[in-house]
Amino acid sequence: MSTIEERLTEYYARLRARNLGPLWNSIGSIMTKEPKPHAVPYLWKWDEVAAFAMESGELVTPERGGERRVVFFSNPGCAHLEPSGWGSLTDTLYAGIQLLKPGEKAPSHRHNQSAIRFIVQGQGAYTIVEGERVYMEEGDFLITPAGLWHDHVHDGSEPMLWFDCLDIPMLYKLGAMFFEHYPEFNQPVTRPDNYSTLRYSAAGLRPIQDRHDHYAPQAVFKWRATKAALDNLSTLDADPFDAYAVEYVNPATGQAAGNTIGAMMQKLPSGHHTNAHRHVHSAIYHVFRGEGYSVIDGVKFEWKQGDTFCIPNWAWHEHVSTGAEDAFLFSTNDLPVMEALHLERAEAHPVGQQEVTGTFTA
Ligand code: 1HN
Repeated sequence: MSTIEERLTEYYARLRARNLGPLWNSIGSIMTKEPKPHAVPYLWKWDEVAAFAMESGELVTPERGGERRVVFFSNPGCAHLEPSGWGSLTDTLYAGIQLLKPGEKAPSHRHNQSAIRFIVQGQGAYTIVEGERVYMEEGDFLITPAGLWHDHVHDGSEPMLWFDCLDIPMLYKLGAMFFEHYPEFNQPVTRPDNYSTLRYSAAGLRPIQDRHDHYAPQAVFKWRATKAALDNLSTLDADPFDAYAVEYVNPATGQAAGNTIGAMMQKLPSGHHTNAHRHVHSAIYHVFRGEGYSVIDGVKFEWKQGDTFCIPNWAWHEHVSTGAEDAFLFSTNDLPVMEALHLERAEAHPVGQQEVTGTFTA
């Protein structure tokens, strides 16, 4: 007569062999009290990532097949989920640094993943999105919405580096990927230059043709306009958690410009220290200007221009600007998806700011 324990061991083996499983042993890890993402708080220094990106310029070209020359960020907490080698920076978002050298072209394709770009360094390159040529300059924010043809061309004289963020891990989980090559290497330019900027040149004014067509009408948000908006905003009261921040939105709808990917630029005046909060959505930060640190779940992450770091779901975080100049932090997030699924919530830290228990080192 075998004991229950012996029977269970043998029962589990038979279940496993038939590709079945017992819920009663895994309910605790499925139903965590709070979000427990795979991603861990992490920070990459610009000098190191930029050096790797530049080195890739000596080793590979953005040809058909490879498509894009990008060094991506691989969150150490997510790496085991990516056997094929695509990066997750948070559980839903991928990000990387793309290099395009003078005279180079990256081929035209389209996919179901949405992309946003933030231009870190250089000028003279343009991207073509569904027939619209968009020149890219430092501090510009661009979108490549799902399903639109896009390719890049560099007519300038210095290497260009930019930050890409795509919803790759999310689409992978959803099993919703499609990818297609354009029949030629580059697509033809079919619209006047600055098309979307000419159509949307003032806030609050929507061209009449867009009353019923809301699909991503603004391809680029120029740094000059973003900076002016933040300088105006920062003469007023600060948000307790984000200081002075603007979201990049679709001007026809007010929804996130990148559809599934939210993005914002925030200004932290020199010396500013925000309060801590946490929220369900995850975020990726790229330091555009300035220096300081963020405290994430009690750990100090020191940053300066060009650094990239992440805030996993439900992690406490606050930001401090310590440089002589104002800091400008660009960030992307999965807030639009959390909101669409009615999953978002947020909480202020009970005592305002966190106790610092350590400093991050890579
Ligand atoms: C892509 O199309 C771009 O268009 C960048 O620049 C990164 C990563 C994975 C798949 C497609 C781009 C990408 C990508």
